[in-house]
Amino acid sequence: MSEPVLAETAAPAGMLADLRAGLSLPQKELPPKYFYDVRGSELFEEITRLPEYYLTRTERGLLERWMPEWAAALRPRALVELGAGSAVKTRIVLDAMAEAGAAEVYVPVDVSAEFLADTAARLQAEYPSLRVVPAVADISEEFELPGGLPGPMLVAFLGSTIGNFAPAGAAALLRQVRGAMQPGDRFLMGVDLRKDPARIEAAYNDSRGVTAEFNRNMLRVLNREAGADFDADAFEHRAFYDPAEHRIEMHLVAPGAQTVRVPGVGEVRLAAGESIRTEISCKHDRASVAVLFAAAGLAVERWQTDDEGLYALVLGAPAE
Ligand code: SAH
Ligand code: AVI
Repeated sequence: MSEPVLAETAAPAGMLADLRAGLSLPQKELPPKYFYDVRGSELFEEITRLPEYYLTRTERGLLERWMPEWAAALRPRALVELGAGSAVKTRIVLDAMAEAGAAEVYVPVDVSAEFLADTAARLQAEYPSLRVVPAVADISEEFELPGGLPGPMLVAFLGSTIGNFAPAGAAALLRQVRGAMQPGDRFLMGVDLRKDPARIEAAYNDSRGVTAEFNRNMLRVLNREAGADFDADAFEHRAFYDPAEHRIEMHLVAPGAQTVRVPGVGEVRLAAGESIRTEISCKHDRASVAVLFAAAGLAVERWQTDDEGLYALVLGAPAE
């Protein structure tokens, strides 16, 4: 039998660069955007319905409570949503905009192209008079918000996805958003708040193991798209709260010493028990959001939390 031929580098240049950089760090790490192929996006949807994952249902309650009032005051004609995913909660925003008599254009932005196309098609069918213009973009890099939208524009970033960015990356992202905003535009953000670490840890270690599957899905994406040979099933899920950094860290732990082949990167050695960090999920409070906004030229205009203080819905305006 002849030697197996290693797969040619199938990975896009950006993925290869991320693999090269991330897997050569002392603490190996990979960007969370690689969770979200169609399967990963579906697993995330399943996470949002888990009893332990309080974030989505709490944000939904806040949107239902506050969007009618906020949309009536702002009357946004265009909604741009970063990391839109399935846009389930977006319907609350769009309904409030329609009620205020102003919904004209919806631009869902996401890195997960196939899932985004499905989302856009569903929304277009549900809102026939709305112009739905999906945009595939990686918001962790420089990206263009579509120009020429009718104002005022509301830019939404829901789900506490801001938490998946370290402070410098989060500020860079918000600066880009601010750069695309006119004085009457607003930025709507959902953010998970600092609280009892046990409550947060439970949300990332669900009893049904959906989060573990979501975590391992990244290795399946990399096997398929970069021709890597991670034994995805063998990696263990670990998620813990770091109180000093106010963040969850999610890791995949190699159970035994192993060598993974990644075309274009080479052989990657993992010691027994060594981990790859796949995600951070930063938790905020009002002060940390104000700092983040200020660094991007935004000011907190409205701040509302649920009764338990688990989660906040924030409206940001361009700072003077
Ligand atoms: N907004 C939805 C989905 C949150 S899940 C909600 O609140 O439930 C995070 C979403 O962000 C996913 O749809 C994922 O594909 C997208 N995403 C993650 N990293 C991204 C990146 N770098 N650029 C663009 N979209 C990204
Ligand atoms: C999308 N993002 C805000 C989720 C979070 O909570 O950080 C992703 C996630 N990771 C594990 N569970 C959910």
